[in-house]
Amino acid sequence: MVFLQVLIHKSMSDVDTCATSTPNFVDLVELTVISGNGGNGKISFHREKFVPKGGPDGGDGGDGGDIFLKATQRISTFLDISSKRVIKAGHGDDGSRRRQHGKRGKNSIVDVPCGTIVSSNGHILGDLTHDGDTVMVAKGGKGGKGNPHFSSSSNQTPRKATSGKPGITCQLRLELKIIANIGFVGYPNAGKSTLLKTLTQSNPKIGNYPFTTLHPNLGVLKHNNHELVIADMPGILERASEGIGLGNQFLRHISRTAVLVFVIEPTLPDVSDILSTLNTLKNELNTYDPTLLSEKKNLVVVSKTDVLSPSDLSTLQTILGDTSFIPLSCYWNNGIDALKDTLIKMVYDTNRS
Ligand SMILES: Nc1nc2c(ncn2[C@@H]2O[C@H](COP(=O)(O)OP(=O)(O)OP(=O)(O)O)[C@@H](O)[C@H]2O)c(=O)[nH]1
Ligand SMILES: [Mg+2]
Repeated sequence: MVFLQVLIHKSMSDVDTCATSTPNFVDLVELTVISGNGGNGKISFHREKFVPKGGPDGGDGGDGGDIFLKATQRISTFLDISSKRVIKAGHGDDGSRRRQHGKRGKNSIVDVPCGTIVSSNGHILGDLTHDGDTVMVAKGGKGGKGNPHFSSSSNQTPRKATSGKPGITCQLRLELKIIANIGFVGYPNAGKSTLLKTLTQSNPKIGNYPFTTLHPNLGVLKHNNHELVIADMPGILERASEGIGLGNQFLRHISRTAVLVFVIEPTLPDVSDILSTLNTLKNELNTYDPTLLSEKKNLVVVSKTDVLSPSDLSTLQTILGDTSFIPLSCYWNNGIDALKDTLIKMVYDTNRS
């Protein structure tokens, strides 16, 4: 196992340099956004046969386009945006003769996943949690004024117009913190993704080897007229906080869940090792963020109990003592309904308190 950990650590060292990306999942990006310049106001005078001194008729410049970020459920990562480092909006057109105002610059609307926190220079500009939540991140420059604005009783032929204001350039940091009610945490290969698949309609990859899951999977549990979003996290190893395995880079995604479920595979022949697994997982969470455990409800699920004998099961009861846990088997469908009931109760009780 130690050898395996070293191998994994080594192969993941590339990932560490861009610590929150895998080929299909990006949860942190930096972007430059540049809103459009305003168009210039026009100086012009009405010219028409038999209409002498027609007066000023320069149009106003159009405003520059704005840039918005909009949350959508259609995507769950910044993968698409990560290839675009700069996002621009259109410039406003200049005003023209006969009071024709310039056209407004085209707005840019960038789709981001629900759960995106947008900040610039350390200031949070928006936390886009629900589908459709929108924030303007760069306003376009105002269009300039045409010369009719400067006409007065003492000056009927103003030769003055104003230029459009430039757009603004802003550096943004987008950080994704998945919105889910429940987070699954456990060692690699513990059966987390199998459990997600059993509880929800989702179809995560499952494999009999560690680190099958390389980024969080989401699923929706529908039970007794309730719906809960569950996030299945990549496996965590001892010393994840030091970068072992995938490290603790994905733990940000359980920061907004109400309930944490520790999915633990029983060890044979000595099932009592389960306690040290639980302590290791809790230690890793605490090292990452001590509030994760203190502020969230948690539950222990012992997976794969189909491999246990009745006497192993009673040993488990004894060693886990007061710790609230549910023994289950996805293969035999044991304990699944009890788990669904418990999760609904835990989440809705949390929402009420
Ligand atoms: N016997 C038994 N095996 C199970 C059960 N649930 C899952 N497994 C097996 O355990 C292995 C790992 O399952 P996964 O669901 O991929 O485990 P995981 O925790 O998501 O693994 P990572 O994504 O690598 O962290 C697979 O071979 C599953 O078929 C179960 O209830 N009983
Ligand atoms: Mg998995």
